[in-house]
Amino acid sequence: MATERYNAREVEARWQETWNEQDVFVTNNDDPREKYYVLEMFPYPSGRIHMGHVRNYAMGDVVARYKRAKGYNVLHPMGWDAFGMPAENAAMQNNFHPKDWTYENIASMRAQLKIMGLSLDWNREFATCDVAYYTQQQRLFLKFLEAGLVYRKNAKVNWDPVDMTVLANEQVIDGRGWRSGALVEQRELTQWFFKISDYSEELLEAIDSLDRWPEKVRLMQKNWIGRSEGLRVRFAFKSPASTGDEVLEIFTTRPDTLFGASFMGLSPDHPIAVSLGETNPDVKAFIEECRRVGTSEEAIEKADKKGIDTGLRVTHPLDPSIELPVYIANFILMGYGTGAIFACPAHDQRDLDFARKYNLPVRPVVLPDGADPESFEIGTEAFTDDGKIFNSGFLNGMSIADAKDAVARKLEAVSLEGTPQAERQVNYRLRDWGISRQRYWGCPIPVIHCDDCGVVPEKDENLPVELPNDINFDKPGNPLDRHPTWRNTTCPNCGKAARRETDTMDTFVDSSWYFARFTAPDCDQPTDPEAANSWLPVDQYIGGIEHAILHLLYSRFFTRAMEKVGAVNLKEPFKGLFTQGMVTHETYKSESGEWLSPADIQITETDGTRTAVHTQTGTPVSIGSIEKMSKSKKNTVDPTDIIETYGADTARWFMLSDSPPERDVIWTEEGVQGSWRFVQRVWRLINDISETAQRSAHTAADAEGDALELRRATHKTLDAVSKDLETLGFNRSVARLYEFANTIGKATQKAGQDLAFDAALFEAAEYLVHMFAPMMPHLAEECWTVLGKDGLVAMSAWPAADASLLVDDTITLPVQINGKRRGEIAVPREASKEDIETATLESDFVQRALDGKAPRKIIVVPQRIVNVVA
Ligand code: ANZ
Ligand code: ZN
Repeated sequence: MATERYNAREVEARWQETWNEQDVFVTNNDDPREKYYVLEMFPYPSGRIHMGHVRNYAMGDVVARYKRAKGYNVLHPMGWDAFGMPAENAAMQNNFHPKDWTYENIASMRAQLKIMGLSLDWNREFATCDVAYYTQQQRLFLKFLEAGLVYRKNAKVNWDPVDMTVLANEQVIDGRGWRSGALVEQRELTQWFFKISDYSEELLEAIDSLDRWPEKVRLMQKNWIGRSEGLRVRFAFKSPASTGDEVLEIFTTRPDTLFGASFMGLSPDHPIAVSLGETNPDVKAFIEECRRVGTSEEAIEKADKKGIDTGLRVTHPLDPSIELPVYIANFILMGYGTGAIFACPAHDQRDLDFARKYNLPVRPVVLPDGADPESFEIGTEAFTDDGKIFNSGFLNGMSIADAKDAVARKLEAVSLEGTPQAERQVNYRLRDWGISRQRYWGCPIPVIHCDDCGVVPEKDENLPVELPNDINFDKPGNPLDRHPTWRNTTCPNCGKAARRETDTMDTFVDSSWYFARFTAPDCDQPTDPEAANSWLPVDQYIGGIEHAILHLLYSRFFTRAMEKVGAVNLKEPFKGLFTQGMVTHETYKSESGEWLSPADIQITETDGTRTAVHTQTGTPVSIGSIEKMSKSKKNTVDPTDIIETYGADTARWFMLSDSPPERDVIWTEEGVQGSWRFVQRVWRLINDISETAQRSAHTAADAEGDALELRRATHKTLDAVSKDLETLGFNRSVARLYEFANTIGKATQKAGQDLAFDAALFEAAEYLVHMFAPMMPHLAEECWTVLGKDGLVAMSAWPAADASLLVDDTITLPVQINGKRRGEIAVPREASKEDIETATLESDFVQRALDGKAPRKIIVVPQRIVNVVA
């Protein structure tokens, strides 16, 4: 009987329904089995899933299904990171309500995820814009506020003077507002902050305990926290500044280079600079120019180095005969150290760029090993490597480390205006987390402004502070600000008329605790500590490298903050982290240089060269480089199209097959077709076996000869695939399963002749199905049925490999040298002639007999004896 072609569309829908009806993936918190929590970073509801999602969720699903089969109580939830700007942009551009836009997108993306056949507990689904979710987030905020983890301070925002609105950093493009094109200004606003800096040292130290995180991510987090040990040094002004200051305090990590100081630098926001600006129009103009660059560190880093001389002078702390000018410089940030520096151009690139521009001295004080102190000069590149101190008085000849210490000790002992001239200090780059956003589509910050009482937290019983629905976007700015009534409320403290805070929270807040909420999504408190503590930490978290810093760091901070307020009892939220590579695709361009979608072109291959034409017009198309799939380059492939054509299993299998999961994968049509052919082949194979092999009372355990060999292959594959899946080596397990399917393919030719062999064949078929089930779950269920098995693969236990079948049989062969028996060697039964020869030559007694000379001849009589002619 010829097997019908496997019809993925029909089969997949049917099994999804069955899983759903039987609540197969619904997780019970009271289940006594050992827990396993696997989570993929939840998606932003943009409207459509993309291939990156498919890869991410396919990986997570394999882990979930595998762990379930291994007997764990698996939690595998899904939700939506649903607040944020795109919804507001859609509202402004297309007159949608952000809420409608978001929930419609969620509905279509949910449907797309469902056809992937993911083993998710949909009962736990939520969106961060659900009132129920953000109510609890407001409750957490109030608890953090009470615990001293939240405060207000002035901070700069990007202000669009034409649209009269605050812009997010990503809305500032080359210093201009994204919609108005107006030059962006910096404005000070009072904003809300989380005290993440209280945890700098702890967050840094604990990175070493995250041994199941990629090294790359750990390093990125360390750099972000940016611990540096340095010195605060006080320089005396020649004559006091307009602020009355007699000393200028700076922070340096390189006190060893103090003799190379050539000027001092002040941040444009330094109080001395600001004060000077009040009387000096040039200074004022310069400060204003600096403020237009934007608030992001990146923008400041990229800008040309610029400055202005203040006319102020300071005295060098180690040599009073040296006088240094004080500049205001655009590359110095007010939020770091003291907002002032001493500059050593020879050994710092920014200082060097600045010095070259303003003709300031460049005096090297660190000499590279082997360089000549007389002739060593600095060109356009600062020397930042190790060396010996020179040109530096009492520091000459010291190492950098010793000189740092010597300067610190000397200046600590000197008093200037009654305080030591220097003080050792540890600094962190990590700033407090500003969470205020002047936007509508976010979680309202639950506080009230009262003229008499000041800032008052909303009362717990008054939560939620719900977003109003009747808003409009016809004017720029925050609709909450101009809503006619929403702001009006009464003070929870004195009962007088008062105003609500109109800032909403940064959406990173929403994603900093959702993993905890999934453990008890309906709880009337932010967490059910019992559920959270039993499920957390997440055993395996999977997501993109783009979240390596902020999202993970904020979540780590949040977990500590939640611990402080009793919501959880742990510090680190993610035990295992995996960052998957990107999905890439070839790019195509038309003759006129426009990007073309893969769907609109046709490729032909002749003699190994591929040429492409535009399908509609037949005009030639140039094939470009392989790039990350992106809308801008039009090199995307829609997952739903692929699933409709080939089925979800094929898409999942291909996504997991081609590259190691941490690397980029190249999406190709041929690759997908290869996966599809494999699906069909497996289907035929399983049908073949069920039709030709005979069921009998024989157990596979009676196997001998060929049957035993087949069993060995089965159990070895099982052992290897299990190990691969434990370590997320999806591509390796896929490769092994291709090979194993070949082995079974050959074995089917002997089906129906020997009952013991047939039993081994059934075992092989069953185990094959078990092994690919995490990756191709629908095909697995269908094959399961064909093999006459009860129940669902999705609910059955992972088979255990029989250890006795994992070791190869070995045989011993006697070895004769020049006709005399000298010893014996042990080799695998199926060892080749070459392997036996190698083993012979490697054995001690043969080497001794040959004494370094090559043998004249080796004669192997298979299974019998080895003769060496010396
Ligand atoms: C003198 C010096 C000489 C420096 C030298 C570097 C090299 P990290 O390592 O990131 O902590 N700095 C201090 N405060 C600054 C601010 N507010 N804005 C911009 N730069 C600032 O960096 C510390 C170094 O960055 C400090 O050490 C200071 O320059 C500069 F050969 O002092 B250094
Ligand atoms: Zn009041």
